[in-house]
Amino acid sequence: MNLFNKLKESLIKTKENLSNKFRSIFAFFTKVDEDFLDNLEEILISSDVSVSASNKIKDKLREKCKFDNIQSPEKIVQVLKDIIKEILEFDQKFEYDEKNIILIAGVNGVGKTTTIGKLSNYFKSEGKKVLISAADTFRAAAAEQLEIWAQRANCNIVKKSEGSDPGAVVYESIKKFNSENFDILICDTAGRLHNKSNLMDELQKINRVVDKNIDSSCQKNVFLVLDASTGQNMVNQVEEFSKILNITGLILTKLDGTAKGGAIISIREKFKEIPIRYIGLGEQIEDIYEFDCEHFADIILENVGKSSDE
Ligand SMILES: Nc1nc2c(ncn2[C@@H]2O[C@H](COP(=O)(O)OP(=O)(O)O)[C@@H](O)[C@H]2O)c(=O)[nH]1
Ligand SMILES: [Mg+2]
Repeated sequence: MNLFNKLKESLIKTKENLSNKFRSIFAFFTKVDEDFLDNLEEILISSDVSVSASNKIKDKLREKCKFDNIQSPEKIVQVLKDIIKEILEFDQKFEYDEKNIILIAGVNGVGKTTTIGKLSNYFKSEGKKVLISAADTFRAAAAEQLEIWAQRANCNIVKKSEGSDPGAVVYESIKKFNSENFDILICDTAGRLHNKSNLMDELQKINRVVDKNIDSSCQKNVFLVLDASTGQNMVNQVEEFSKILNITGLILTKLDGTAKGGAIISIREKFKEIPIRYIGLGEQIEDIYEFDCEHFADIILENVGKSSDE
């Protein structure tokens, strides 16, 4: 199945959620007036798009439709898609041609370990030599789970016993990464410690170990993993982790099977400097994809405003 169809299949709940509601306003559509715009805004808000992003979309749509004298539903939907794409898009692609150390952060259960397995497999299939660092030492099961993923992806892993210092695991991993000429190092981290400040302290410490030991020719990335099914909660998580880490990208998991995919728009509207790099669409090793904003906007508004809806 190609990416577009896989994405379409996985986004079915978000798509139905949004497109069914949109169809209902086009059923009574006569022109782009304030009534229509208010309805549209309401739909967005009820579909996990934040108030501020919904407002922005409404204002842009009003402006554009007035300016270009757009009146047909089909054209309005096209304008709407363009506005959404504009919010979602990010100019720079994630380049991993150079050596790269990637820290994976996020709260417990969002899918960090699974994502590391998928990413390792993905980079490996792109011809990269990948090393995994099991720096979630909080639970013994965490490193074991990661080891299984390392085996599936056929990658090396550095792990220590439960309760070891995660900074030491990362230190050892970087040493191996440098001396054995790996291309990409992906570090798992814990998502739940005794309390939040404890978690943040540990992450900061790991981050410092990376900064201290990374080679000057090596890139560093911090990817925050978010569970898309938590909708607007994702925004708080980005805010919290941004306080201590320079997040360079987001990975949204579990987009399959949630109707809350609209929250993606809120995140990009709020954190303009943080791109969505990858999305997780299932529990299998190959269920990870580069995020494509065009596909996303096309899918959630597919068939809306077409003549059959008028
Ligand atoms: N449906 C679905 N489940 C996922 C996805 N990513 C992770 N999971 C599941 O989420 C649960 C928690 O994942 P895990 O990687 O252990 O999360 P961690 O605590 O952040 O390391 C597991 O049951 C995974 O199979 C995804 O993209 N789609
Ligand atoms: Mg984990």
